[in-house]
Amino acid sequence: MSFYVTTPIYYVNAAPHLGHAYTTIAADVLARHHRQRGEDVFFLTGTDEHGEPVADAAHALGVEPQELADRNSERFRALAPKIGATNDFFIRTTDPQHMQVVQEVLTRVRDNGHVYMGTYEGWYCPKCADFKAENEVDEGERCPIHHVQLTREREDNYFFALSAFQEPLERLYSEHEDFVGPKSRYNEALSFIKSGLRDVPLTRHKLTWGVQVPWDPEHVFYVWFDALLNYYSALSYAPAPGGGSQSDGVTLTDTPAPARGFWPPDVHLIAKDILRFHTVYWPALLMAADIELPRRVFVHGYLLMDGEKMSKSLGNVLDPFEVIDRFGSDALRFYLLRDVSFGQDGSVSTASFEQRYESELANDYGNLASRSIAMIVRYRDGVVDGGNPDGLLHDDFAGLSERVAELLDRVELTNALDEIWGRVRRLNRYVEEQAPWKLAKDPARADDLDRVLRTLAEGLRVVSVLLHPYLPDSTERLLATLGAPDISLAGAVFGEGSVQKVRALEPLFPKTA
Ligand code: ME8
Repeated sequence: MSFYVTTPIYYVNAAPHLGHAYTTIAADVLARHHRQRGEDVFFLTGTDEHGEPVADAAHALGVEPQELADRNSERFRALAPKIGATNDFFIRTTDPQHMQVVQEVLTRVRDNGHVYMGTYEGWYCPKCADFKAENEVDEGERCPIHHVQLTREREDNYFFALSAFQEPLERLYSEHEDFVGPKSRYNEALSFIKSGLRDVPLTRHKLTWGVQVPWDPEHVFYVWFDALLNYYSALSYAPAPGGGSQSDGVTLTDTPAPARGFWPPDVHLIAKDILRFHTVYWPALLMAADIELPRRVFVHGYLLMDGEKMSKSLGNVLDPFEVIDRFGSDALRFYLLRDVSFGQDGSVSTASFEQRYESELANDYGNLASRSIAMIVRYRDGVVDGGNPDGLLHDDFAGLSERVAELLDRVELTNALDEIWGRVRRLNRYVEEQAPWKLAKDPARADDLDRVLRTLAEGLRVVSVLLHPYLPDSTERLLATLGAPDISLAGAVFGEGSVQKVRALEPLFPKTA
């Protein structure tokens, strides 16, 4: 089995912010979970470097677009390991191999008869790099997302005959109801399609910062078609996982096999700002190029601060680097996926972050781990008795890993985490109910104490394996302390564990105040 997951490629017109970290973290949770299942995983992220957003930002700073792209792409690349993301490749749309694939595929689209010359006249948002229909324009001719003044464009361009794909797209949506998730976004995309598709410019005449159109060098490709094709082009030159490593664009092994076999993507993760491009333009473009379609696009909501979408152009950003320096990347990963229901919009704030950190990471999980391990060390010298765990918890844990896998198959990242967290809380209640510190005072109850301690060790092991995609660093530390480093999903079965001897544990989530 293989599993291919992508994030959007981010614009390099400014530095990364928490919104970008959010999608990359979510994709990483899926990638890690599928690796736990023993699947071959390819996880792609990267940067979108052509087009107006980047050219305009470079112009404002008085530098060449390539220079700005180099500088900011590096910051996005550096963000990935900081947030614990295990992407297998980092694509840049200025990679020559990518540009070549864009030229090849879009030439094929033209050869297949889906491209014609026409004149575009209408509204355009340089921040979205998007052409806006009359009904999408806010009062004062402003962009509804960025609130900037739209420009009126009149340009002779090559067009992509999107309208010809109306019927094939409607068929795709009726045959594959899970092509877009969640359901509300599926409905939104479908109603956009049903409202009637207009052809879209495939090239830009006025811009030079882009991939040159091979059949008419006066034009560059419209940045969205260049950008979307990253998901396809990457596999033609990225080394397959385990087949070589990437360092500054240089491949370290001699002839690594490219990752071609991973097509089609299993999940494209995006936020709703770029829904139309991924759920309408992208499948139509692939159909026009005779390329197999992705299985699913999952659309998450916005992280909001003060009720507005966090965005570079609005300036209301929270710096993920600062949060991580203070609390660690696990805490950030957990907070974002727990506090904001994945798929919906949600407000984030320092106050709610600190609250989750204290009450859930430090108390529910960190403290459960510390006190359980401290008791095993104190009462039993670290040795865990080899019998079965307490039957009292049997029903609570039965089918848990299957349930988590099922939710993650539907990209319900918050619901899957809720399921696991319910068991963390159950284990805390178990400690209170059983009061092992009382059992320890009564030599006649030594067997009961052994049973409670081994149940806690086993429960901790199972929840930690399941939490691993969300909290990779801390669960690895805890599982090492338990002497049970196996993180495979098959091993996340309560009662089949192998904890025999534990070591002392430093607090997983130290109080920071
Ligand atoms: O749109 N909340 O790049 P971009 C949640 N280059 N997610 C957010 C967010 C927020 N406040 N802000 C950003 C582009 N994101 C194009 C994409 S893909 C072929 C080309 C995340 O830098 C979210 O994933 O504007 C959103 O879709 C993406 O960043 C937009 O990144």
